[in-house]
Parts: sequence; structure tokens; C-alpha cells
Amino acid sequence: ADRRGLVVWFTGLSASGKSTLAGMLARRLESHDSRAVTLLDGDVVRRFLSKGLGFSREDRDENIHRIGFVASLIARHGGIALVAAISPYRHARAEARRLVEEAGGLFVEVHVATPLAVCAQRDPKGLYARAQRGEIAAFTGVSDPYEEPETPELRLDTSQAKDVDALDALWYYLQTAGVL
Ligand code: GGZ
Repeated sequence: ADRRGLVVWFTGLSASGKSTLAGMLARRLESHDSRAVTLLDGDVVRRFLSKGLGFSREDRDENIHRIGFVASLIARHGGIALVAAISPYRHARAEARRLVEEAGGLFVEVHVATPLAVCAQRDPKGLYARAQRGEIAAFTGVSDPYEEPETPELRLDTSQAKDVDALDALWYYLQTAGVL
């Protein structure tokens, strides 16, 4: 297996299952891999590292740039970073990949491709309902863009599989790709 630093970057809509999968992967890695695992969850990052940033294109790009930078530092030192952020813009994801690869890390982009209708149906925080009523401007998938990855390393749809099965598919990918 490859002992280089590793970044697994989960991109997808709000409520697509990014944080759940990243959290499950973190727990599995902690019992199977000696490397330190850092979880960078958009929700948490926005309370600390990106406090004060909003959801304009400029602010989202800044948020992704910061997360990509931190992930690249972790990768440089041989660690594992798991990122869960909508990261709706292709060019910002590509830049994060470049930062990580320049730091000698491996970058695995996972598109959590749960359909919008399913995410909006789940609506755990009521954000889709509020966005549909026009109470939240620029909400991804409703009134703001999401640029789908064209060639992600892996695509997972959590409406088609139980979370644990999606995790198994991801685990299988990471092992067969030789990154673990
Ligand atoms: C998208 C929003 C918005 C808007 C608040 N658009 O599902 P959540 O609630 O818990 O996670 C979402 C989070 C998105 O932050 P990210 O850092 O992942 O976004 S980005 O990568 O685009 O920078 C959602 C909540 O914040 N949220 N307003 N307008 N999501």
C-alpha cells in the first residue's frame, strides 16, 4: 500500500451524505491504519477556519481554498485528511487537488451523487424548504449552481445503497487503488 499522504474529498449537495460517509470512513480508518486522520467538515470549518465567510461564489472559493491548503499540509506530513464540503465549483476542487498533489499527497475525489430530490426530501435542517420559500438566497441546487465532477475517482449515491454499503464500496476502491 501507498504510505503517501492521502486526501479523500467528498463533494455533493447539502444532505447528500458527505459528512456521514466521511465520519464512518474516519472510524474505520482509525482501526485499520496507523496514520492520523483529520476530518475537515464544511459545517465545522465554517464555524472556525472560515468563520465570517458566506455563500457567494467568492466566499465558497475562499472556503475551499482554505480547506485545500490545510489538507495539503496534512498530506505533506503523511497524514490522512477527509474533507466533506459541498465544493460546488469544479475549478476550486481542481485547485485543491493541485495543492495536495504538489505536497506529494494522493487526492481521491468522491462525488456523493445523491439526487437533489432525495436531498430535498431528507432536508434534516429544513434548509431546502426555506430555500424553496426564498428565505435563503443562493442555496446550492435550488438557487445556486452545483458543477458535477466529470471524472471523480468514485461516485456514490446514498439513495441507492445503505450508508454502510456505500462505505464498503469506498473502502474497496481505496484498497484496490492501493492508497491504503
Ligand atoms: C449551501 C448552505 C447554504 C447555502 C447554509 N448553500 O447541509 P449543511 O447545511 O449542514 O451543510 C451545508 C453547509 C455548506 O457549507 P460548505 O462549506 O460545505 O459549502 S461550500 O463548499 O459551498 O463552501 C448547509 C449550510 O452550510 N448552508 N447556507 N446558501 N449550503
